[in-house]
Amino acid sequence: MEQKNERKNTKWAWLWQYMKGYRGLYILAIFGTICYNAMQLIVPFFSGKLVDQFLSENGLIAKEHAQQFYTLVGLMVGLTILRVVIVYLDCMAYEKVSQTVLFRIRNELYDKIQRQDMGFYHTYRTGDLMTRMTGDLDAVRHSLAWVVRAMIEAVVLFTAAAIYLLYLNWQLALMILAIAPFIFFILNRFNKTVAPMHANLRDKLAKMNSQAQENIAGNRVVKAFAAEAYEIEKFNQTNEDYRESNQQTALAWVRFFPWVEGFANLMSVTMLLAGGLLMMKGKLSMGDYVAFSGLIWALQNPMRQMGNIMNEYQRFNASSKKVMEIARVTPKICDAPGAKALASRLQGKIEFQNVSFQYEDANLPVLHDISFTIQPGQTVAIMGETGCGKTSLINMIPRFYEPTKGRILMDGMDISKMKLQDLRKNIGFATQDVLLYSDTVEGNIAYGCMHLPHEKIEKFAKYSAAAAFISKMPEGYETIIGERGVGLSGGQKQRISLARALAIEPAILILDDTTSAVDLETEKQIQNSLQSLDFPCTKMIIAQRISTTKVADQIIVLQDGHITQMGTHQQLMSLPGYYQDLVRLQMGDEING
Ligand code: DGT
Ligand code: MG
Repeated sequence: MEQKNERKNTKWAWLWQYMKGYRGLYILAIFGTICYNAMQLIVPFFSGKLVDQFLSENGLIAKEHAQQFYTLVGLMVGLTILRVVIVYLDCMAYEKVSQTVLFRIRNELYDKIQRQDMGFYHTYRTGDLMTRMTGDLDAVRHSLAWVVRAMIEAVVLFTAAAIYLLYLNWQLALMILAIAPFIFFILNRFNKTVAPMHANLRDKLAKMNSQAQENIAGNRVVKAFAAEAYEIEKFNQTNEDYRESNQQTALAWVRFFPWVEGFANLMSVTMLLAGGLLMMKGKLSMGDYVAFSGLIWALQNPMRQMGNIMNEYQRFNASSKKVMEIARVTPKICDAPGAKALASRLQGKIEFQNVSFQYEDANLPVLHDISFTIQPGQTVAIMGETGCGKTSLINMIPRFYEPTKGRILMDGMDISKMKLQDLRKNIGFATQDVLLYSDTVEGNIAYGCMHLPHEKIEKFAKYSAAAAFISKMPEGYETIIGERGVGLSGGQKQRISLARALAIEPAILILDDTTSAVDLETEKQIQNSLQSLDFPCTKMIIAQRISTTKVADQIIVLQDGHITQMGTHQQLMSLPGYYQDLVRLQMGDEING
């Protein structure tokens, strides 16, 4: 129970921290809500007074009271106007605070998501993250702007009316209020029923968004397999499922509503009956009776309203959990305490010392006891069958993943002790799955180095053998290449991604199968330019073609996560094993094909 309370508190405490600078305004807004709701009782209060004090037996106002009567009416009008002004300012204040909080949390979430490790992206689907950034956050904002206000409104109105009625006539007030606990009981049951429904609804929405997002992003696969009808049907089902849950949640209130309404009306009946009896006995004045009948709604409406408030509150509950989860995750891979900033560019020496690696969600290691050294400026080729662990190995160099055993040194320094930003700024990386942004060719190449002059962009495009096809594009370097590089061939995308990696003039260049989709002639061109770069650079190249590995200073053969061969082309050629077999196979291909 204690733990439950603690969790409840942390949710509001968490929101409170984003209100910095606006907390005073929020408290003022809450105070405003209390005020204008208490003021709702003004009209019935004055009506009671009018009846009792000024109306004579025959229902007319005595002349000597005329002045007082006008003052009272004037006061009523004045206070009503004041109330409207307070409501207006109050709404503005809630909006201001809640929008600011929304803005701040959204920025922080985006920041958090950007800085997460690779593992994080395996855990959360894009559609789910998008739901957290949009729908869930809006539910949080809505709770600050509306749910809190409505809840205070209901509580204040109910309490103020109860106190005032007790003051007017405690017997009658108690008889009416005796019905309230039944309504509270029903409301509590409703709250408990609807809580899991909202959690479920929220998950279904995230599922639907994820499905839509994945399908739109993967539309080419859908088209290739003519799977549109299948996908539409699948989405229809998810959508139907969501609609069903939504409907059930909305209808939950319908089951409870008649009871709440019934008891609320019982309050009116009690008032009529008991009030009449008390009046007959002379224990209730006509004015008080008018005040009671004018105020009974102030007891009933808050309770009717509670269903809506609870629904919204539970929506907030489900959503805030999801938002807080992201706001609170911290990347596992980050700067070690006391991480050293690099004084200068790295030389580019890379050492793997008995490195083993296993994915967190996997049962077996993918890399075993990997050790090798690469001298600055060397070119190293990594080869091996598909799935042998090449990508996993190079992913550890920019610390996308950390070794489970052993360590990696760069220029003799353990990379886990370097500042992450410094380390990554020294590495040019062209990943196996090329992702280009919806931007110009130039913008894509200059991604890691935003203010690169145009001549340099052209130079790197030449290095990566991309200049020729870029100049043939309708607007050259200004051509927008669509989302995910639609409109470019696989080899063209690879070459732009290579230019992007080169553009930061990295000390270490890592290419993961970057020339797999380009023709042999172009590959040769790229190799030549990589050998004559005008900045010092250590190159690690994953490649399957002998034409690439032939010129490497060192070839590392990976098999099943182990290094089985290491040496130059000449050395490995003379040894029986994977490399020799591969050379034979490829030479054979060349001769035969
Ligand atoms: P490739 O690109 O097809 O030539 O293959 P490699 O050599 O780049 O293989 P790699 O490193 O992507 O995968 C090695 C093994 O690790 C393979 O069995 C698949 C598995 N693996 C890859 N990525 C992940 C991951 O994110 N999580 C888990 N659990 N396993 C992964
Ligand atoms: Mg790979």
